[in-house]
Amino acid sequence: MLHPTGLPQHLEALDRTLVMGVLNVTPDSFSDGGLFNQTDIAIEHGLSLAAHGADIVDVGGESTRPGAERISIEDELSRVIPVISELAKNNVVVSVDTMRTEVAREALLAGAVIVNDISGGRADSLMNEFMSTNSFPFIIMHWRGLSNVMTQLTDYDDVARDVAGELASQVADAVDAGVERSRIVIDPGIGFAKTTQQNWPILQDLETLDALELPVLWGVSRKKFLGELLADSHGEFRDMSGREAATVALTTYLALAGAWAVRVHDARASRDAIDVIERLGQIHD
Ligand code: PMM
Repeated sequence: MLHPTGLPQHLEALDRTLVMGVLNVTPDSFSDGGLFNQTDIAIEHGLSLAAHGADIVDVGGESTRPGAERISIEDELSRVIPVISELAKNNVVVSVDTMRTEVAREALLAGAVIVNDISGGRADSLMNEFMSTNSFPFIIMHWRGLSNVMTQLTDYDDVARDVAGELASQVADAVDAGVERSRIVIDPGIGFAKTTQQNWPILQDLETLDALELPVLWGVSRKKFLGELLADSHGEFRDMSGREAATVALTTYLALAGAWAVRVHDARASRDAIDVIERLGQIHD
């Protein structure tokens, strides 16, 4: 498995898929219903994710739910920075989920050690250049546009190939700006500028992304395409909390395929699956 340099050493040393726990510090997050919007509750949840096996806790302040409008930079900073500081003080490995250079900068100063930009350097024209001035891992997600327009940006000829091609050009732009390729992680952006059905061919054709020879992060956890798959006989989508087993099935599949990391809400469930895969992969005596 490929590991980006710039990770804390104990994570670089691991030969298994990493678990990134989701910590959305947003009142309107579509995944947790805004349950973790207060700083204290968010910190507690972040610590609990780490205690339950998350290798990394991904802290984000801006909702990316389809149709969501942007929030101010001040609001984003006030949501994420106190949470990141406290988690970092408690030795949690933190990534910051942001599209803004200013938030990334403050987050790294507060103790985050990975930048997860769902726009992969596209939303903020200064992000790639900023990432060239530090040595932290940079997660570049496939991105075609902001949440309020992304449902209209779903035209593809061959979705798996097109996503890989567009990601390759996002990576090339970051490298041109001075970011070392060795610390870039790619992410196909499941659910972003994709219809529910368009997510499946990307998951079925892992070789196309692997051809970019970069570590891959997958964010499939509890997403709508799983709710659709598990819909009841009236076509009613399965709700979030009922999508966990399907999420773990994908974690297992992706861990077997050598994914770098999975971004999930239930850290323990996915970590258990990964531990089983790791144990099965050990040579027996
Ligand atoms: N998905 C969401 C937010 N941030 N970051 C990365 N790298 N990949 C993703 O798939 C991703 C992300 C939205 O999902 P959530 O609201 O369940 O956190």
